[in-house]
Amino acid sequence: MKSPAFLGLCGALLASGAAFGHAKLLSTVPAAEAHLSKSPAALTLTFDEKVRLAMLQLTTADRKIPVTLDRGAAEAAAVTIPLPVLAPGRYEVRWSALTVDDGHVVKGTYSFVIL
Ligand SMILES: [Cu+2]
Repeated sequence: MKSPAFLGLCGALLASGAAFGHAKLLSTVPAAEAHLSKSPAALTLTFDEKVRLAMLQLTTADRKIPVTLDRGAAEAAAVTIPLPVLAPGRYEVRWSALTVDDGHVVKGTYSFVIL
């Protein structure tokens, strides 16, 4: 688990007043609040610069859906996570990513619905 070290680094850089160059999430597939007629094969998160995805949690009705992060994946602006077949319902995606450029961690949450 490298995340605590990364978080510590981010805090230190913030405290020292380092420039804010961290990545921003530009778009996702499925899009936030999308209503889908079938289970998507994968999730894709696209950022404005290279990141390393640190965490991705998929939940529905407070139940965790197991997903696999490729810890050895190359740093990239777009990250794709394959999904198991999902039943109809509302899903929440909770993610965090390390910005390669400045070492800062960014995070967010969005939802989509499978009809
Ligand atoms: Cu930053």
